[in-house]
Amino acid sequence: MGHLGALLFLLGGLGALANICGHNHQGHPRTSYYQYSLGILALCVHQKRVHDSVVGKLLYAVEHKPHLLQDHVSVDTMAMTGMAFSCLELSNLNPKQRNRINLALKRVQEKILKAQTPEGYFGNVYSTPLALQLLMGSLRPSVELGTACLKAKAALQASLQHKTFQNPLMISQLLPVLNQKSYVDLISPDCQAPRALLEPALETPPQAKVPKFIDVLLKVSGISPSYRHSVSVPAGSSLEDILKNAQEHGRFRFRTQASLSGPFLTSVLGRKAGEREFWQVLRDPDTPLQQGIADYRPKDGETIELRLVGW
Ligand code: B12
Repeated sequence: MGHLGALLFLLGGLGALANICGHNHQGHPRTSYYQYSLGILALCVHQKRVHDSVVGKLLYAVEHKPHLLQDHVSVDTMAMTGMAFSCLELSNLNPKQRNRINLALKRVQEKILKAQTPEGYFGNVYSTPLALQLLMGSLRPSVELGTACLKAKAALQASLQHKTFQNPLMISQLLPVLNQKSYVDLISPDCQAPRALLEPALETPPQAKVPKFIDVLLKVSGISPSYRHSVSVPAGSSLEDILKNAQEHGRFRFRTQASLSGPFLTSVLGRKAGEREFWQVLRDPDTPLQQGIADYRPKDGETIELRLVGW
C-alpha cells in the first residue's frame, strides 16, 4: 500500500478513535457512522479488541437504519463500515457476534452494488475507491461482484485521464486500489512489495497571454438576508479564490477550517454552521459539488450557491 494511503488512514483513524464510544441520546454517534467505523477498523488492524457493545451499535445501525447515512456520503460510509466488519471477521476479535457481522457485511456489500451508476461508479467517482477496497477484498467472490468491480475499475482508470484525482486525501483512498490492497491489509502490511503510484499530471507550460477573466454568480441561501453577487476572476481560479475575491471587494465574509481533505467551509456572512448543520456547496441547477472549495474550479457564467443545510 502507498505510504500516503496508510499514513492518512492512520491519521483519520486516530481522530476517529477519540469518538468511538460517544453515542448521544438519539442513538447515533456524536460524529458519524463513517468515523465510528474508521475507529473500529483502526483498532482492529492493530488487533485491539473493542467491547461487543461498541460493535453492536454499528451492527444495529446496519440492521435497523436503512437511511443511516446521508445521500452523498452513504457509499463512503457503507464501505468504511464494511471494512470494519471485514477486519473483525478475519481477526475473529468478537466471536459471539460472528453471525451478525457476517450478515451485516453481506447487506453492506449488496447496498454498495445497488449504488453502481451506469458509468460504473459506486455512488460517485470519489466514493468508488473505498467501495472497491471493500469489494475487491471480499471473502465471498461471485461473478456479479467480479463484473461490477471490473466496470468500476475501468471507470476509475478513465477518470484518471481527466485529472479527477488531485486531492491528497482522495488519492490516499485510491492508491491502495491501484495496488490491489485495502486498509484491511494493514493487519499484516507488506512494506517491501513494489508499489504502483500515480503519474504526476503533465503540466502545460504557462501561456504568456493576458489572462482571460470569467464571471461567476455567487448566491447564499438558507439565511436571511440572502446574498447574490457576481464576481470576475481569472479563468482557472478555484472556488476558494472566488470567495476570497468577493470578501476583499465586497460585504461577503467566510471562514474555513483546515482538514485532511482541505479547507472546510464553516461560516458564511457571519453565520457559523451549527451542530449537525453544514454549508453545502452547489452549482446551478441544484447540483451539489463533488469537490471542496479549494479543488473546484467554476466555469464562466456558472452560478455557485452556498446553502446552510442540516445533515
Ligand atoms: C462525513 C462527511 C461529510 C459530513 C462531515 C460532517 C461530520 N461531522 O461528519 C458533511 C455532510 C458535513 C460533509 C460535507 C461535505 N462533503 Co463530505 N464527506 C464525509 C465523509 C463521508 C467522511 C469524512 C470523515 O469523517 N473523515 C474521517 C475524519 C477522521 O477525518 P477528518 O479530516 O477529520 O474529517 C473531516 C473532513 O473530512 C470534513 N469534510 C467532510 N467532507 C468534506 C469535504 C471537503 C471537500 C472538505 C475540505 C472537508 C470535508 O468533515 C469531516 C468531519 O469533521 C467523506 C468520505 C471520504 N471518502 O472521505 C465525504 C467527502 C470527503 N465529502 C465530500 C464532499 C464533496 C463534501 C461537500 C463539498 C459536499 C457539498 N457539495 O457541499 C461538503 C463540504 C462543504 C464545505 N462546507 O466545505 C467528498 C470529497 C471529494 C473530493 N473531491 O475531495 C467525499 C469524499 C464524499 C464523496 N464521495 O463525494 N461531508
